[in-house]
Amino acid sequence: MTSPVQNPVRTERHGDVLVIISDSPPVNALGAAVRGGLEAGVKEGVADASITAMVLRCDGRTFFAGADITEFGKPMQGIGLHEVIDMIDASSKPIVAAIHGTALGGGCEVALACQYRVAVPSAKVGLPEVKLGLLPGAGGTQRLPRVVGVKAALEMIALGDPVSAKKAAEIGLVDKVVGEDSLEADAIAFAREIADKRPIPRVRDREVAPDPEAVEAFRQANGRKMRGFDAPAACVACVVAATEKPFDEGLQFEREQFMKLMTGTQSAAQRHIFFAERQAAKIDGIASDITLRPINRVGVIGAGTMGGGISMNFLSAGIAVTIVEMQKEALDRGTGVMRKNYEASAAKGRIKPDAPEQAMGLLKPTLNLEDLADCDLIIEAVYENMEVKKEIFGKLDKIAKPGAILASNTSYLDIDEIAASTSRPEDVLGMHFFSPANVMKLLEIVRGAKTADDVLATAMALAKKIRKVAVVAGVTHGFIGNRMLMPRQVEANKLLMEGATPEQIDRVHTEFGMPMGPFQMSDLAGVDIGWHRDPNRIESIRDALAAEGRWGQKKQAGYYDYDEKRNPTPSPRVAEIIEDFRSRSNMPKREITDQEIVERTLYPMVNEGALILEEGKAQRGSDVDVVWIYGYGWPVYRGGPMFWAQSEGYDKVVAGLEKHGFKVADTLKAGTIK
Ligand code: TC6
Repeated sequence: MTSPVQNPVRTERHGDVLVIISDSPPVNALGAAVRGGLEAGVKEGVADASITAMVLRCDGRTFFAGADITEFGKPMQGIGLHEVIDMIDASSKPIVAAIHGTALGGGCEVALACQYRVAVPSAKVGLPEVKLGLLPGAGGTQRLPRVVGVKAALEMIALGDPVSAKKAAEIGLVDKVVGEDSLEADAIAFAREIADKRPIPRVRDREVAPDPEAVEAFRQANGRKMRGFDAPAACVACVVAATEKPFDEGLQFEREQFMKLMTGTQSAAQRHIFFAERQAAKIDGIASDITLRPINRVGVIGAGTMGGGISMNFLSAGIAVTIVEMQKEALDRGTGVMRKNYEASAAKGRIKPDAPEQAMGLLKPTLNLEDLADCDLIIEAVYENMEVKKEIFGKLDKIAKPGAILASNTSYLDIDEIAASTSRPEDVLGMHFFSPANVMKLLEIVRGAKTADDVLATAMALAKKIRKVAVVAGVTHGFIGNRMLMPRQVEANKLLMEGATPEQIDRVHTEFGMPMGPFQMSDLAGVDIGWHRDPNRIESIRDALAAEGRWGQKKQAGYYDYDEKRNPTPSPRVAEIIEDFRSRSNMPKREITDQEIVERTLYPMVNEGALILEEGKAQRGSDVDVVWIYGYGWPVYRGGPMFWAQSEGYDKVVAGLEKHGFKVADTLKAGTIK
């Protein structure tokens, strides 16, 4: 046999069934070598008169997880995926796809071209290309609707969510669910059962009736989710084409749509984020096989919104939590909210009916800090006050067992100063969760000057276990995300004084693709956050709003007026306050263009990102992008601020910043951002 690197596909004969096996770690992506091997395998089976049927399966953790994304945008090597799929489809002997792990994208399309499909119960099947700004371009949009109908196909193709083997069997996507541990044997037995059946069933020969109602209902239900993205609409168009065009014409249409998306900036951005997210998990200078500290019980200090949300992450992952509060009432309220959140998720069918009990059963509420003595990781989530945090860490130093990791959920404060209040700064780091902490995917892990390598690596690995996307940040005010938010807020406030309205500034951000603009964000978070609470000291528009009790959505008044359903309308009172400030500071009012708002609120964020990188407070530009995508809802189709700056052109960004008098980061000027 040739070495697995050169030919990752081998064949094995089991009597009259030929088993074609791909072994291309980590995920059996359909790269050039795999495609070549598949071509050879199928040819062998077709040519051999003693073979009546074939089974196609993969070794390792998964069936083909898709086309090899690293090959995208490069010249095609060897046989193309379309040709391999055509060959499988046209095989004169039936081929059974035997699926385990995840049959995704091109992998699912290969399975759809096979004449039969079997899967183990834990398998998942899906077409997630839309999440990469693409569509299933190897026949998936034409074959899947022919197998599962328009409604199910739209959900799988235009939303990109995979289905379980059970669901796949229900909708006809797999013919049989086989034994979890007997995939190959069961697939061979299945192949023998169908070997002589004629005509050989081919998906291309099936028809699917148009279903305009299903298409309309899908658009209605998902319009918001798809806003701004090019790929979902193209996916829908292809599914419709499957109902209207003959198979080969449909394929042609699919290919044209695919090429448009593939050469566009959105897909480049989304593919960038796919790899950025995985890259973020790697810590420069720390070996990936470093021994991790075991984490069996987590302690959380504070049962408020943050502490409760943080605890839920661990409980949901099956990790026991001890949660501490000072007052019984606050403790009961906090745990009550957690239970309610779980029950609401169960009622919506998002988690199993017994999941709330299971999760809450792992929770130990207490009023005694000493109860944290058996915790392997303790996360402090009390309010932002350095003295309070130092006092808590001083106590933890005495209570926590040796080797326990001590983390602060601070969003701004100096982790090194906190660590210095213990005798074990090497065990201390920041774990900055984003609110709501049980929902938001981002976790900034803050590496202090003395944080030990294994402490950092353990926190990163744990983040994956609780399904967070973690990014390593250095100690700097606001870390990566909030530090970049600051110049945006400063400029947004100045723009108000110069003549822009909150509505205009927010609109520019939402049209850009952000879920909300700076003032909508203030209203949601609370205009009173960080306010000095002296109603007579009014130094900014924000102070004036806070002093009048316009604290945001919770008061139905902030930068906007709100009705009971929290729908915002522009506020005449806020316009007055702004006008008053402007005239008192003799600031002339002028027309502000949308472009100026972009240049003065978004470009400074890029500049701050570049400074953070220059100072070594983030490992790489793509980490900064990940922070903004997963922590603040930056539109994924723009790939994060650093990717966006590059696609806009660094020169343009630099010129925009200089025009408005900003001091531009050296690496941004030189175009050498890493
Ligand atoms: C497509 O098929 C289009 C077809 C039309 C053609 C005309 N290619 O996620 P993990 C790497 S589009 C190349 O950490 P998990 C990944 O970068 C594709 N590399 O593992 C990582 O590398 P690293 C449609 C890939 O167990 C390593 O494998 N398919 C690919 O948490 C491990 O990955 C998809 O969109 C790939 N396709 O999750 C599926 N996939 O170790 C994309 C992964 O050097 N993949 N790698 O950092 C996934 O969703 C997940 O990887 C997973 C496994 C669920 C398969």
